[in-house]
Amino acid sequence: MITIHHLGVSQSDRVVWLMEELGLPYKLVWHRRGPDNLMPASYLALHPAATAPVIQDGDRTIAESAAILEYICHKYGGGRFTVSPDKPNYPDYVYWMHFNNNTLGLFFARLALGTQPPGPDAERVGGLIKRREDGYARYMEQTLAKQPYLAGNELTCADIMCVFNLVSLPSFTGRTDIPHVKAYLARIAERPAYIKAMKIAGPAATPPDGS
Ligand SMILES: N[C@@H](CCC(=O)N[C@@H](CS)C(=O)NCC(=O)O)C(=O)O
Repeated sequence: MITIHHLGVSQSDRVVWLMEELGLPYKLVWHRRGPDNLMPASYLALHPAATAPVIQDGDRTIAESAAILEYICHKYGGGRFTVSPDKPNYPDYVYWMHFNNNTLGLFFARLALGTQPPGPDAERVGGLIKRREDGYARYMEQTLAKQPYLAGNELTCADIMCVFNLVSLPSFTGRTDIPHVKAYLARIAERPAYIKAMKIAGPAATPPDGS
């Protein structure tokens, strides 16, 4: 059985959501963040990359959300929630599977910008961040204006990858120019597997023992 190492308030809730969508059994091990809000020693010890999520499958320890989702779907889900290269919606699937790179880039750019003194350099970087963020929002809005999910008519791992970013980044959630993205998030929030996964491991969840 797959063990999901869940870091509180982190991207590892994606794996719980996928397992609930697939209806597969799993063991959840909770790791609470430390007082510094960073991952605890128990999580750092799991994998050299020291990022959440991490899963264990037998003697393999696997990191990276996108890799984990595809691994589980192909190995245990008969390819469900993935799109193969021969399908017309494969370009959408593969783009949105990798979209996380963009949001992570923006997150770290904003952190770096916060350390810059005001001045022309900070303004230039701020402008660059805004231009890129606007572009990503525009493309997602256009995509969801023509189809209910990011890769077409059905939920895929691409949605499971992107939703975490959308609900956790204030620069996205605060926008008023993405009505189709907001309608999409409302649709996702009604999925029974999503509701269950967020209760178990979402940002507001606490470990079962309440510790
Ligand atoms: N690209 C990685 C990013 C993982 C990542 O940055 N995870 C954050 C949690 S959301 C993390 O490990 N942070 C370290 C920490 O919080 O101490 C993935 O999708 O798995």
